[in-house]
Parts: sequence; C-alpha cells; structure tokens
Amino acid sequence: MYTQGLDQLGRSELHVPTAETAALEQGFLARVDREEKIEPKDWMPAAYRQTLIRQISQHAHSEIVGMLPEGNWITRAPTLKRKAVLIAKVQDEGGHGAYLYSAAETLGVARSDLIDQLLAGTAKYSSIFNYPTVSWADVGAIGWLVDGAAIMNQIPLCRCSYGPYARAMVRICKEESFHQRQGFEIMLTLARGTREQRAMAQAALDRWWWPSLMMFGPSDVDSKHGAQSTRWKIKRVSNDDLRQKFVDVTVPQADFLGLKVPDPDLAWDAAGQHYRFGTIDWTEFNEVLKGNGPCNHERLAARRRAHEEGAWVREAALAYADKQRNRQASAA
Ligand code: FAQ
Repeated sequence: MYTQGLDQLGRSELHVPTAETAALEQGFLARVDREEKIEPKDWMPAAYRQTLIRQISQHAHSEIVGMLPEGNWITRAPTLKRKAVLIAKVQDEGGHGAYLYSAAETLGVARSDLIDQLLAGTAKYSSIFNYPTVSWADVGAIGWLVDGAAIMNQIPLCRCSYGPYARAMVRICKEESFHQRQGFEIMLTLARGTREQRAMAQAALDRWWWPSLMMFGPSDVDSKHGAQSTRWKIKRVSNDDLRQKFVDVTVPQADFLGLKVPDPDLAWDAAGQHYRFGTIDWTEFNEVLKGNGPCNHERLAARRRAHEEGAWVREAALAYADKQRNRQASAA
C-alpha cells in the first residue's frame, strides 16, 4: 500500500554511506528542533518523505471523496441560499484536494499515481466519508462536526515541519472555519424549528457523533506512526489529545443547540476539567478502514465514474498545454 512509485523515491537518501547518513540525519533533526521548515529540495530521511507522502495523499483523497456525501444534497438543498453556500463549500473541498496533491507532488510522487491508488482501492481516505447523508440535517452535522474535527486536527498541522504542507494548511483552515460555521448555522436553524426539524437535527447528531470521534484515528497506544511523526514535528498533538479537545469544545455547542450527545457515559470531570466519554467502537472503525463501511463501495464507484467521465477534460488540457508549448518554442 502506498508503495507504488515510492520505492524509487528517496534513493539518494537511502544510498549515502552510513556515517554520512547519520550526519545528515543529525543536521535534519537539528533543523526540525529549531522549528525551521524543511523544503522540497532539502535533504530529508527517506522515511520522513514517505510518511509525508502517505499522510498528505490520504488527506488529499479525503478531501475529494469528502465532496460526495454533501454533493448528494446540492440538488435538494432547501433554499437557493443554502444551495449556493453548499456548492461553494463542496467546491472548496475540491480546491483543498488540489493544494494537497500539489504539496504531495513536491515530494517527488506523481499525482496520477496517487489517484490510481485511490481508484484501485489501495489508498486510505478518512473513514468519515463512508457514512451516508440520509437527510438535510446530515449536511449541517457534517459542517458542524466533521469540519469541526478537521479544523481541530489541521490547526496544529499549520506548524508541520514540512513547508509546503504547513502552508497549504493555513489556507485550508481558514476555509474550514467557514464550513464549520455554515454547518452549525444549519443545525441551529433546525434546532429552533419545528418538532420534526429538531428531531432531524438530533438524528443527524446521533449518526455522526461517533464516526466524528473516529476521524482522529486510533487511540495513542495503537497509533503506529504517532511517535515518529511527533518526533519529526509532522504531528504536533496526539490523536487522543485532539479527540479530547474536540469533545470538550463540541459538547457545550450541543447543549446550546438543545441536542443530546448520544453517549450515556458522557460526564463532566470537574477535577480534570474535561468531558469523559464512552468507549469508541474500534471494530466498526477497523471495518470501515478495511472497506466494509456503509458507503465504501459507493464512494469508490462514484470516484471511478468521475475519473472516466473527466478523461476528455484531462486530454483537452494536455493538448492545450502542448499547443501553447509548441507556439512558444516556434516563437523563440
Ligand atoms: N480514516 O498511526 P496512525 C476533512 C490510518 S479532511 C482512515 O494514528 P497517523 C475535510 C492512518 O492513516 C479529513 N484511516 O496514523 C472535509 C494509518 O494508515 P496506514 C482527513 C485512518 O497518520 C470535511 C493508520 O490508520 N484529514 O475532513 C484514520 O499518525 C468535510 C494508523 O494510524 C486528514 O487526513 C481515519 N479516520 O495519524 C472534507 C488530516 N485514522 O499507515 C469534506 C491529516 C488513522 O496503516 C467534508 N492526517 N488512519 O496506511 C492526519 O492528521 C493523520 O494522518 C491522522 C492519523 C491523525 C488522520
């Protein structure tokens, strides 16, 4: 998984003699410790490069697969204003995918190879996008909870040691903040609406609460990349710490909406100043990662269809680029 084409990468890092590699590694870690950004042409350990390619490409895939659950509601948005806002949000997510694929490309991998891995079903994308959007309230819940979780995870990534990823995250976080607010505003409108609308909002919270907590990844003891990525300052805050921050911020928002978080074990711990919450169903999480979530097949089928139907656009863009290049060459 993710190794297609990656075997060729970082060969220069792998092939330098051991003593020299050790010195290079030391210099690299010293730069990371000084909070200097690592840039594409700088020396970096092969494993650092590959970790970044894995994480950034998974993130990019998440953005473009993440367009699908909400895209499902564009034609059925309840008002023209809601439709315009939703189109803008889904378009932003496509843009985030584009910045992130570009950031991955700076590490020497081809975007087409990454897309091929996604379409072949060998690349991961966020578990959250394998759940269905069965009512309009799900669009509100995604903005409030999923974008809320994404911001919590992505703000620390703005300080990631790899320059192109950190810079992409700054702009993405600004846009995610608008996404989160539009979702909360949908929930607020429903929560202040009729009894049926309040019930829709509650049902959406019931559906999306636990999958949103799973977005932060396995618990710290099971996070196989956590320690190394933290040492390299790719990750700044652990999966469990981010999850806890998200719960602490979101439970009062649910209270404000007059909705009930679907967790009988949820309780305020005054001594620790945190909300304690129940056990996450890791079996469900692992099943979704294995491709057995409610919508995994549907999501990949939709991406494959879009890729096939977009072939003529890619061909036209390449033909146009060739034409421009030839014109410039003959003019020179
Ligand atoms: N789903 O050792 P760790 C969004 C994988 S963007 C699927 O803890 P790490 C915007 C993990 O990759 C949402 N796979 O890994 C939006 C690893 O895979 P491997 C995406 C997951 O990297 C909103 C394995 O499990 N955000 O929502 C998940 O240190 C609304 C072991 O895990 C990002 O990608 C999961 N939930 O920490 C769009 C942020 N969790 O090596 C549309 C960047 C873990 O076995 C609408 N990524 N895995 O292949 C990260 O911050 C990190 O990669 C983590 C995982 C925190 C996700």
